[in-house]
Amino acid sequence: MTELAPGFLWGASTAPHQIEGNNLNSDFWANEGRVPGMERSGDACDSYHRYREDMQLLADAGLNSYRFGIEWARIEPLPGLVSRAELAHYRRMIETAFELGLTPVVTLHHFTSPLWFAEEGGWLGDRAVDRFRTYVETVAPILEGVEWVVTMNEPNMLAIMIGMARAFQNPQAAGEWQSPTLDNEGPRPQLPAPDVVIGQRLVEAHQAARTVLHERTDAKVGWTVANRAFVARPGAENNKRDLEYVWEDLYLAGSRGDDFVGVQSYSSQWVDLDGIEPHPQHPDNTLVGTAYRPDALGIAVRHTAEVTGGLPILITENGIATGDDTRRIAYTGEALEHLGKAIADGADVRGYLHWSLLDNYEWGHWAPTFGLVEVDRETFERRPKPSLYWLGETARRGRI
Ligand code: IFM
Repeated sequence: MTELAPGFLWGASTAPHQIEGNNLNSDFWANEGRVPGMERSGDACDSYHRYREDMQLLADAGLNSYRFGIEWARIEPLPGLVSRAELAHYRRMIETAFELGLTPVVTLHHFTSPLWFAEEGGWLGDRAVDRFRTYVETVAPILEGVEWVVTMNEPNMLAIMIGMARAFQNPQAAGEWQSPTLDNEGPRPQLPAPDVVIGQRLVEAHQAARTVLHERTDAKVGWTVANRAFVARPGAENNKRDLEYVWEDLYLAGSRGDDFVGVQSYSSQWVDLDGIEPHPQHPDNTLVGTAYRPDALGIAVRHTAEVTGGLPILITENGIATGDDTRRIAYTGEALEHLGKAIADGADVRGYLHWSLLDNYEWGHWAPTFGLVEVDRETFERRPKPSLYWLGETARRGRI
Protein backbone atom coordinates (compact mmCIF):
# COMPACT_ATOMS: atom_id res chain seq x y z
CA MET A 1 0.00 0.00 0.00
CA THR A 2 1.31 3.45 -0.89
CA GLU A 3 0.46 6.40 1.32
CA LEU A 4 -0.72 9.45 -0.57
CA ALA A 5 0.05 13.14 -0.19
CA PRO A 6 -2.28 14.91 2.28
CA GLY A 7 -5.30 16.35 0.47
CA PHE A 8 -4.79 13.97 -2.47
CA LEU A 9 -7.39 14.76 -5.14
CA TRP A 10 -9.63 11.94 -6.35
CA GLY A 11 -12.08 12.72 -9.08
CA ALA A 12 -12.82 12.89 -12.78
CA SER A 13 -12.22 15.24 -15.69
CA THR A 14 -14.29 16.67 -18.50
CA ALA A 15 -13.93 19.34 -21.19
CA PRO A 16 -16.53 21.97 -22.14
CA HIS A 17 -16.93 21.18 -25.84
CA GLN A 18 -17.24 17.47 -25.15
CA ILE A 19 -20.09 17.72 -22.64
CA GLU A 20 -21.78 21.14 -22.62
CA GLY A 21 -23.53 21.20 -25.99
CA ASN A 22 -24.12 23.93 -28.57
CA ASN A 23 -20.73 25.54 -28.46
CA LEU A 24 -21.88 27.61 -31.41
CA ASN A 25 -19.11 30.18 -31.61
CA SER A 26 -16.20 27.78 -31.54
CA ASP A 27 -13.88 26.67 -34.31
CA PHE A 28 -14.59 22.98 -33.71
CA TRP A 29 -18.34 23.51 -34.06
CA ALA A 30 -17.74 25.15 -37.44
CA ASN A 31 -15.61 22.21 -38.58
CA GLU A 32 -18.26 19.72 -37.50
CA GLY A 33 -20.52 21.21 -40.13
CA ARG A 34 -18.10 20.82 -43.01
CA VAL A 35 -15.43 18.20 -42.43
CA PRO A 36 -16.39 14.80 -43.87
CA GLY A 37 -16.60 12.04 -41.30
CA MET A 38 -17.09 14.32 -38.29
CA GLU A 39 -20.18 13.67 -36.23
CA ARG A 40 -21.76 16.74 -34.68
CA SER A 41 -21.51 17.46 -30.98
CA GLY A 42 -25.02 18.97 -30.94
CA ASP A 43 -26.42 19.11 -27.42
CA ALA A 44 -23.54 16.90 -26.25
CA CYS A 45 -24.45 15.84 -22.68
CA ASP A 46 -26.22 19.14 -21.99
CA SER A 47 -23.87 19.67 -19.07
CA TYR A 48 -24.08 23.39 -19.67
CA HIS A 49 -27.42 23.12 -17.86
CA ARG A 50 -26.83 19.93 -15.85
CA TYR A 51 -23.44 20.61 -14.29
CA ARG A 52 -24.84 20.49 -10.74
CA GLU A 53 -26.22 17.02 -11.32
CA ASP A 54 -22.84 15.92 -12.73
CA MET A 55 -20.94 17.30 -9.76
CA GLN A 56 -23.44 15.80 -7.34
CA LEU A 57 -22.76 12.35 -8.82
CA LEU A 58 -19.06 12.75 -8.11
CA ALA A 59 -19.60 14.02 -4.59
CA ASP A 60 -22.16 11.30 -3.78
CA ALA A 61 -19.72 8.64 -4.95
CA GLY A 62 -17.17 9.87 -2.41
CA LEU A 63 -14.84 11.76 -4.76
CA ASN A 64 -13.40 15.12 -3.80
CA SER A 65 -12.45 16.82 -7.05
CA TYR A 66 -13.80 17.76 -10.47
CA ARG A 67 -11.80 19.00 -13.43
CA PHE A 68 -13.87 21.02 -15.87
CA GLY A 69 -13.22 23.80 -18.33
CA ILE A 70 -14.18 27.34 -19.21
CA GLU A 71 -15.05 27.79 -22.87
CA TRP A 72 -13.31 30.77 -24.44
CA ALA A 73 -15.81 30.91 -27.32
CA ARG A 74 -18.63 31.54 -24.83
CA ILE A 75 -16.70 34.13 -22.82
CA GLU A 76 -15.59 36.06 -25.91
CA PRO A 77 -17.87 35.15 -28.82
CA LEU A 78 -16.54 38.09 -30.86
CA PRO A 79 -13.15 39.75 -30.47
CA GLY A 80 -13.30 42.02 -27.44
CA LEU A 81 -16.98 41.27 -26.73
CA VAL A 82 -17.07 39.74 -23.27
CA SER A 83 -20.18 37.95 -22.06
CA ARG A 84 -20.73 38.86 -18.40
CA ALA A 85 -23.49 36.24 -18.26
CA GLU A 86 -21.09 33.47 -19.28
CA LEU A 87 -18.50 34.64 -16.77
CA ALA A 88 -21.23 34.42 -14.13
CA HIS A 89 -22.17 30.96 -15.39
CA TYR A 90 -18.66 29.61 -14.91
CA ARG A 91 -18.37 31.33 -11.53
CA ARG A 92 -21.57 29.51 -10.52
CA MET A 93 -19.94 26.24 -11.57
CA ILE A 94 -16.92 26.97 -9.40
CA GLU A 95 -19.14 27.84 -6.46
CA THR A 96 -21.23 24.72 -6.96
CA ALA A 97 -18.06 22.64 -6.75
CA PHE A 98 -17.09 24.39 -3.48
CA GLU A 99 -20.60 23.88 -2.12
CA LEU A 100 -20.47 20.13 -2.86
CA GLY A 101 -17.04 19.72 -1.33
CA LEU A 102 -15.29 19.23 -4.67
CA THR A 103 -11.93 20.88 -5.34
CA PRO A 104 -12.28 22.40 -8.80
CA VAL A 105 -9.43 21.97 -11.25
CA VAL A 106 -10.24 24.51 -13.94
CA THR A 107 -8.98 24.27 -17.53
CA LEU A 108 -8.94 27.51 -19.54
CA HIS A 109 -8.42 26.02 -22.99
CA HIS A 110 -9.26 22.47 -24.05
CA PHE A 111 -8.64 22.22 -27.84
CA THR A 112 -11.40 24.65 -28.87
CA SER A 113 -11.02 28.36 -29.60
CA PRO A 114 -13.48 31.01 -30.73
CA LEU A 115 -14.13 30.79 -34.46
CA TRP A 116 -12.96 34.40 -34.91
CA PHE A 117 -9.61 33.46 -33.36
CA ALA A 118 -9.17 30.60 -35.84
CA GLU A 119 -10.15 32.93 -38.72
CA GLU A 120 -7.60 35.45 -37.53
CA GLY A 121 -4.88 32.84 -38.05
CA GLY A 122 -5.36 30.75 -34.92
CA TRP A 123 -2.34 29.87 -32.83
CA LEU A 124 0.02 30.94 -35.59
CA GLY A 125 -1.66 34.32 -36.06
CA ASP A 126 0.33 37.44 -35.14
CA ARG A 127 -1.99 38.29 -32.27
CA ALA A 128 -2.46 34.79 -30.88
CA VAL A 129 -0.52 35.17 -27.65
CA ASP A 130 -2.01 38.60 -26.91
CA ARG A 131 -5.51 37.32 -27.59
CA PHE A 132 -5.04 34.39 -25.21
CA ARG A 133 -3.49 36.64 -22.56
CA THR A 134 -6.48 38.98 -22.76
CA TYR A 135 -8.89 36.05 -22.39
CA VAL A 136 -6.99 34.83 -19.33
CA GLU A 137 -7.07 38.36 -17.85
CA THR A 138 -10.83 38.35 -18.42
CA VAL A 139 -11.43 35.08 -16.56
CA ALA A 140 -8.90 35.65 -13.76
CA PRO A 141 -11.42 37.42 -11.46
CA ILE A 142 -13.84 34.48 -11.50
CA LEU A 143 -11.08 32.12 -10.39
CA GLU A 144 -11.04 33.46 -6.86
CA GLY A 145 -10.48 30.61 -4.42
CA VAL A 146 -9.57 28.11 -7.16
CA GLU A 147 -6.42 26.26 -6.22
CA TRP A 148 -5.59 24.46 -9.47
CA VAL A 149 -5.71 26.09 -12.90
CA VAL A 150 -4.70 24.41 -16.16
CA THR A 151 -3.94 27.02 -18.81
CA MET A 152 -4.18 24.63 -21.72
CA ASN A 153 -5.03 20.98 -22.25
CA GLU A 154 -2.66 18.73 -24.21
CA PRO A 155 -0.93 21.36 -26.34
CA ASN A 156 0.87 18.51 -28.07
CA MET A 157 -2.40 16.98 -29.32
CA LEU A 158 -3.72 20.46 -30.12
CA ALA A 159 -0.70 20.97 -32.38
CA ILE A 160 -1.73 17.86 -34.35
CA MET A 161 -5.40 18.77 -34.41
CA ILE A 162 -4.66 22.22 -35.83
CA GLY A 163 -2.58 20.65 -38.60
CA MET A 164 -5.36 18.19 -39.45
CA ALA A 165 -8.12 20.80 -39.41
CA ARG A 166 -5.99 22.95 -41.73
CA ALA A 167 -5.53 20.04 -44.13
CA PHE A 168 -9.32 19.70 -44.36
CA GLN A 169 -9.65 23.35 -45.37
CA ASN A 170 -8.31 22.32 -48.74
CA PRO A 171 -11.43 21.49 -50.82
CA GLN A 172 -9.41 18.72 -52.50
CA ALA A 173 -8.63 17.08 -49.14
CA ALA A 174 -9.18 13.36 -49.43
CA GLY A 175 -10.51 11.01 -46.79
CA GLU A 176 -12.56 11.41 -43.69
CA TRP A 177 -11.81 13.01 -40.36
CA GLN A 178 -10.46 10.79 -37.66
CA SER A 179 -9.68 12.39 -34.34
CA PRO A 180 -5.98 12.22 -33.49
CA THR A 181 -7.13 10.71 -30.20
CA LEU A 182 -8.22 7.62 -32.18
CA ASP A 183 -6.07 4.88 -33.64
CA ASN A 184 -8.71 2.42 -34.68
CA GLU A 185 -8.61 1.99 -38.39
CA GLY A 186 -6.17 -0.89 -38.24
CA PRO A 187 -2.76 -0.32 -39.76
CA ARG A 188 -2.96 3.26 -40.96
CA PRO A 189 -0.55 6.07 -41.65
CA GLN A 190 0.97 7.16 -38.40
CA LEU A 191 -0.26 10.39 -36.94
CA PRO A 192 1.76 13.37 -38.03
CA ALA A 193 4.06 14.48 -35.23
CA PRO A 194 2.94 17.62 -33.42
CA ASP A 195 4.09 20.67 -35.36
CA VAL A 196 7.07 22.10 -33.46
CA VAL A 197 6.44 25.67 -34.63
CA ILE A 198 2.89 25.55 -33.32
CA GLY A 199 4.25 23.87 -30.19
CA GLN A 200 6.65 26.71 -29.51
CA ARG A 201 3.86 29.22 -29.94
CA LEU A 202 1.70 27.28 -27.48
CA VAL A 203 4.54 27.29 -24.94
CA GLU A 204 4.71 31.08 -25.34
CA ALA A 205 0.95 31.39 -24.85
CA HIS A 206 0.99 29.13 -21.81
CA GLN A 207 3.76 31.11 -20.18
CA ALA A 208 2.00 34.41 -20.87
CA ALA A 209 -1.16 32.99 -19.25
CA ARG A 210 0.82 31.76 -16.29
CA THR A 211 2.25 35.23 -15.66
CA VAL A 212 -1.27 36.70 -15.61
CA LEU A 213 -2.55 34.00 -13.27
CA HIS A 214 0.39 34.33 -10.90
CA GLU A 215 -0.16 38.08 -10.74
CA ARG A 216 -3.92 38.01 -10.34
CA THR A 217 -4.86 34.78 -8.55
CA ASP A 218 -3.56 32.51 -5.80
CA ALA A 219 -3.93 29.44 -7.98
CA LYS A 220 -1.32 26.83 -8.69
CA VAL A 221 -0.79 27.05 -12.43
CA GLY A 222 0.25 24.38 -14.91
CA TRP A 223 -0.72 22.73 -18.16
CA THR A 224 -1.39 19.13 -19.12
CA VAL A 225 0.61 17.03 -21.55
CA ALA A 226 -0.56 13.92 -23.41
CA ASN A 227 2.01 11.30 -22.65
CA ARG A 228 2.56 8.45 -25.10
CA ALA A 229 4.75 6.41 -22.73
CA PHE A 230 7.24 5.50 -25.43
CA VAL A 231 9.41 2.45 -24.81
CA ALA A 232 12.53 1.85 -26.94
CA ARG A 233 13.27 -1.42 -28.70
CA PRO A 234 16.91 -2.39 -28.20
CA GLY A 235 19.11 0.02 -30.15
CA ALA A 236 16.33 2.60 -30.65
CA GLU A 237 17.05 4.70 -27.54
CA ASN A 238 18.18 7.76 -29.53
CA ASN A 239 15.17 7.53 -31.77
CA LYS A 240 12.95 7.43 -28.71
CA ARG A 241 14.63 10.51 -27.27
CA ASP A 242 14.16 12.45 -30.53
CA LEU A 243 10.50 11.47 -30.76
CA GLU A 244 9.94 12.25 -27.12
CA TYR A 245 11.22 15.78 -27.69
CA VAL A 246 8.71 16.50 -30.43
CA TRP A 247 5.80 14.67 -28.81
CA GLU A 248 6.24 15.59 -25.16
CA ASP A 249 9.45 17.05 -23.89
CA LEU A 250 9.13 20.37 -25.69
CA TYR A 251 5.91 20.82 -23.69
CA LEU A 252 7.25 19.39 -20.45
CA ALA A 253 10.18 21.80 -20.74
CA GLY A 254 7.57 24.54 -21.21
CA SER A 255 6.39 23.70 -17.68
CA ARG A 256 9.52 25.20 -16.19
CA GLY A 257 8.33 27.85 -13.72
CA ASP A 258 4.91 26.20 -13.28
CA ASP A 259 3.49 24.99 -9.98
CA PHE A 260 2.50 21.56 -11.26
CA VAL A 261 2.19 19.54 -14.45
CA GLY A 262 -0.77 17.46 -15.57
CA VAL A 263 -0.04 13.93 -16.77
CA GLN A 264 -2.52 12.43 -19.25
CA SER A 265 -1.98 8.79 -20.03
CA TYR A 266 -3.91 6.06 -21.80
CA SER A 267 -1.57 3.64 -23.56
CA SER A 268 2.06 3.02 -24.42
CA GLN A 269 3.88 2.56 -27.72
CA TRP A 270 7.11 0.96 -28.82
CA VAL A 271 9.68 2.93 -30.75
CA ASP A 272 11.96 1.09 -33.15
CA LEU A 273 14.58 2.27 -35.62
CA ASP A 274 11.82 3.25 -38.07
CA GLY A 275 9.84 5.33 -35.59
CA ILE A 276 6.71 4.77 -33.54
CA GLU A 277 5.30 1.27 -33.96
CA PRO A 278 1.54 1.20 -34.58
CA HIS A 279 -0.47 -0.38 -31.77
CA PRO A 280 -0.45 -4.14 -32.45
CA GLN A 281 -3.82 -5.53 -33.53
CA HIS A 282 -5.21 -7.39 -30.54
CA PRO A 283 -8.70 -8.30 -29.27
CA ASP A 284 -7.92 -6.40 -26.05
CA ASN A 285 -7.41 -3.12 -27.91
CA THR A 286 -9.65 -0.30 -26.72
CA LEU A 287 -12.49 1.35 -28.63
CA VAL A 288 -10.02 3.94 -29.88
CA GLY A 289 -7.71 1.23 -31.21
CA THR A 290 -4.97 1.67 -28.64
CA ALA A 291 -3.32 -1.21 -26.80
CA TYR A 292 -4.58 -2.15 -23.32
CA ARG A 293 -1.59 -0.78 -21.38
CA PRO A 294 -2.44 0.30 -17.83
CA ASP A 295 1.29 0.30 -17.10
CA ALA A 296 1.52 3.42 -19.29
CA LEU A 297 0.58 5.58 -16.32
CA GLY A 298 3.68 4.57 -14.38
CA ILE A 299 5.91 5.15 -17.41
CA ALA A 300 4.30 8.55 -18.02
CA VAL A 301 4.70 9.70 -14.42
CA ARG A 302 8.34 8.63 -14.21
CA HIS A 303 9.19 10.29 -17.53
CA THR A 304 7.40 13.50 -16.57
CA ALA A 305 9.10 13.65 -13.17
CA GLU A 306 12.47 13.18 -14.83
CA VAL A 307 12.02 15.83 -17.53
CA THR A 308 10.45 18.44 -15.27
CA GLY A 309 12.94 17.91 -12.45
CA GLY A 310 10.34 16.69 -9.98
CA LEU A 311 7.55 19.24 -10.49
CA PRO A 312 4.43 18.22 -8.52
CA ILE A 313 2.21 16.08 -10.73
CA LEU A 314 -1.55 15.84 -11.03
CA ILE A 315 -2.90 12.94 -13.03
CA THR A 316 -5.37 15.05 -14.96
CA GLU A 317 -6.51 12.24 -17.28
CA ASN A 318 -6.28 8.46 -17.32
CA GLY A 319 -8.92 6.10 -18.61
CA ILE A 320 -10.03 3.63 -21.23
CA ALA A 321 -12.52 3.69 -24.09
CA THR A 322 -14.57 0.56 -23.56
CA GLY A 323 -18.18 -0.55 -23.57
CA ASP A 324 -17.39 -3.01 -20.79
CA ASP A 325 -17.29 -1.38 -17.40
CA THR A 326 -15.60 -4.39 -15.79
CA ARG A 327 -12.65 -3.72 -18.06
CA ARG A 328 -12.67 -0.06 -17.03
CA ILE A 329 -12.40 -1.10 -13.39
CA ALA A 330 -9.65 -3.63 -14.17
CA TYR A 331 -7.70 -1.10 -16.25
CA THR A 332 -7.99 1.63 -13.65
CA GLY A 333 -7.06 -0.69 -10.80
CA GLU A 334 -3.93 -1.79 -12.65
CA ALA A 335 -3.06 1.78 -13.66
CA LEU A 336 -3.34 2.84 -10.01
CA GLU A 337 -0.99 0.04 -8.98
CA HIS A 338 1.60 1.38 -11.40
CA LEU A 339 0.96 4.88 -10.12
CA GLY A 340 1.44 3.67 -6.53
CA LYS A 341 4.82 2.18 -7.42
CA ALA A 342 5.95 5.43 -9.07
CA ILE A 343 4.87 7.36 -5.96
CA ALA A 344 6.67 4.86 -3.71
CA ASP A 345 9.77 5.48 -5.83
CA GLY A 346 9.57 9.20 -5.15
CA ALA A 347 7.24 10.80 -7.71
CA ASP A 348 5.39 13.75 -6.16
CA VAL A 349 1.80 13.06 -7.24
CA ARG A 350 -1.01 15.19 -5.80
CA GLY A 351 -4.11 13.69 -7.34
CA TYR A 352 -5.79 11.27 -9.74
CA LEU A 353 -8.57 12.52 -12.02
CA HIS A 354 -10.14 9.89 -14.23
CA TRP A 355 -11.07 10.54 -17.85
CA SER A 356 -13.93 10.90 -17.96
CA LEU A 357 -16.92 11.54 -15.77
CA LEU A 358 -19.38 11.12 -18.65
CA ASP A 359 -19.58 9.22 -21.91
CA ASN A 360 -19.01 12.21 -24.13
CA TYR A 361 -18.16 13.61 -27.55
CA GLU A 362 -14.78 12.29 -28.57
CA TRP A 363 -13.73 14.99 -31.04
CA GLY A 364 -15.85 14.05 -34.04
CA HIS A 365 -17.04 10.69 -32.76
CA TRP A 366 -19.63 9.42 -30.30
CA ALA A 367 -18.72 5.70 -30.29
CA PRO A 368 -15.72 5.64 -27.93
CA THR A 369 -17.08 5.66 -24.39
CA PHE A 370 -14.69 6.69 -21.63
CA GLY A 371 -17.25 7.59 -18.94
CA LEU A 372 -17.88 6.52 -15.38
CA VAL A 373 -21.44 7.57 -16.17
CA GLU A 374 -23.53 6.75 -19.23
CA VAL A 375 -25.63 9.55 -20.70
CA ASP A 376 -28.87 9.07 -22.62
CA ARG A 377 -28.41 11.41 -25.56
CA GLU A 378 -32.15 11.97 -26.03
CA THR A 379 -33.22 12.58 -22.43
CA PHE A 380 -29.76 13.39 -20.94
CA GLU A 381 -30.50 11.01 -18.08
CA ARG A 382 -27.28 10.10 -16.27
CA ARG A 383 -26.75 6.41 -15.45
CA PRO A 384 -23.77 5.88 -13.19
CA LYS A 385 -21.73 2.77 -13.93
CA PRO A 386 -20.22 0.52 -11.23
CA SER A 387 -16.81 2.07 -11.98
CA LEU A 388 -17.98 5.39 -10.50
CA TYR A 389 -18.69 3.78 -7.13
CA TRP A 390 -15.57 1.63 -7.38
CA LEU A 391 -13.46 4.78 -7.83
CA GLY A 392 -15.25 6.41 -4.90
CA GLU A 393 -14.44 3.44 -2.66
CA THR A 394 -10.82 3.51 -3.77
CA ALA A 395 -10.72 7.21 -2.88
CA ARG A 396 -12.21 6.55 0.56
CA ARG A 397 -9.45 4.03 1.33
CA GLY A 398 -7.00 6.91 0.91
CA ARG A 399 -4.16 4.63 -0.15
CA ILE A 400 -3.20 2.91 -3.37
O1 IFM B 1 -11.25 13.03 -24.94
C1 IFM B 1 -9.89 13.27 -24.90
C2 IFM B 1 -9.61 14.56 -24.16
O2 IFM B 1 -10.28 15.64 -24.69
C3 IFM B 1 -8.12 14.86 -24.21
N1 IFM B 1 -7.34 13.72 -23.80
C4 IFM B 1 -7.66 12.43 -24.36
C5 IFM B 1 -9.14 12.17 -24.21
C6 IFM B 1 -9.49 10.77 -24.73
O3 IFM B 1 -9.08 10.59 -26.02
